[in-house]
Amino acid sequence: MKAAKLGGRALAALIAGALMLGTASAETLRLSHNVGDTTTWHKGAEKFGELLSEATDGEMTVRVFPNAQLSGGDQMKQAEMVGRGALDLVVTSAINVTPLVPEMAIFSLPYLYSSYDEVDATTQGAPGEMMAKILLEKGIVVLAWGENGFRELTNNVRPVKSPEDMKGLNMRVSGPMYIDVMNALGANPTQMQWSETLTALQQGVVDGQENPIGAVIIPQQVYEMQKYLTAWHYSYDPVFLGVSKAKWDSLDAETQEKMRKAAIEAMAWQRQISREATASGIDFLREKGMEVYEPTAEELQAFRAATKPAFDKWAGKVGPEIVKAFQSAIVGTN
Ligand code: X2X
Repeated sequence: MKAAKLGGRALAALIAGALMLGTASAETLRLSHNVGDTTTWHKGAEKFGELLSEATDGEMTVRVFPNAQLSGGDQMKQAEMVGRGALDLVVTSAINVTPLVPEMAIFSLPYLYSSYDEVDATTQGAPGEMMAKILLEKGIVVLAWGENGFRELTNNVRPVKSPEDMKGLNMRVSGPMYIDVMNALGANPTQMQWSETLTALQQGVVDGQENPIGAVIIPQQVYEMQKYLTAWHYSYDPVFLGVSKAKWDSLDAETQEKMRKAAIEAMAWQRQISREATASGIDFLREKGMEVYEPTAEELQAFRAATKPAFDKWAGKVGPEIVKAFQSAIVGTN
């Protein structure tokens, strides 16, 4: 009897010990992104965490930090931090990585794409892999491509229907390529962190900004601060889910496989919810009181022609080999 009791205790202790060991070996990875916690970026990141935790029986969990908190509010610094292993994971958009990898500007060249099919032929095909190889050289393993989306223009001054309407507008932009695009249009661009932009719009420090409808404009309630939207589809911006190479290399092949699978599924879902929110978004924004203008094919052509100098300048920085790879994947869809 006594022996059996002791045995029971010993067993309980063993189990408790095993549980503690289990807890000790469980790992929480930190994931940084640079928009708010209502966005599809955040939802995609959370989904990744859920799937990874499920796949590893709770051995690996993910804590998501929005608004570039982990990089002191600097959205462009995140990629560099992941590259040197100071951050485990990131969801960020291509344009934010251009200070580290100028070639990443390829995706956002003005009017490179005119449909989601064209986008998918690059992000989900060989051109995406080509870019992932370049990021790997900087210490970032791209696990999957998601979507910020086609960036649309908002402002508080007037409806914009032509390049002339852009003249003199004070525009907040996120990165250097967009400065050149706005200058080509005769606007006055200022580079600013996204985390500071909503206040700047509210206070009238800038007249306008540009961002995708489903992923950012609606969830971040930009419609509360802006009157006019022009759906000019001038620049596409993908996001990707990346892990630091240092972290990746420390994982066994089986865990790597689980992580990649979780990322691919989470980003496919993130693309889908971003596109759905964009599709229903124009009606929603009109209901919220925005005046939405959808340019005609000729009007889009005028914006394309006016932004061509910025296209050419940045195509030069990206390099002909990459531009060609993207353009032939795009032509292949038509
Ligand atoms: O800052 C922006 O405009 C945003 C949220 O789209 C990016 O991160 C590029």
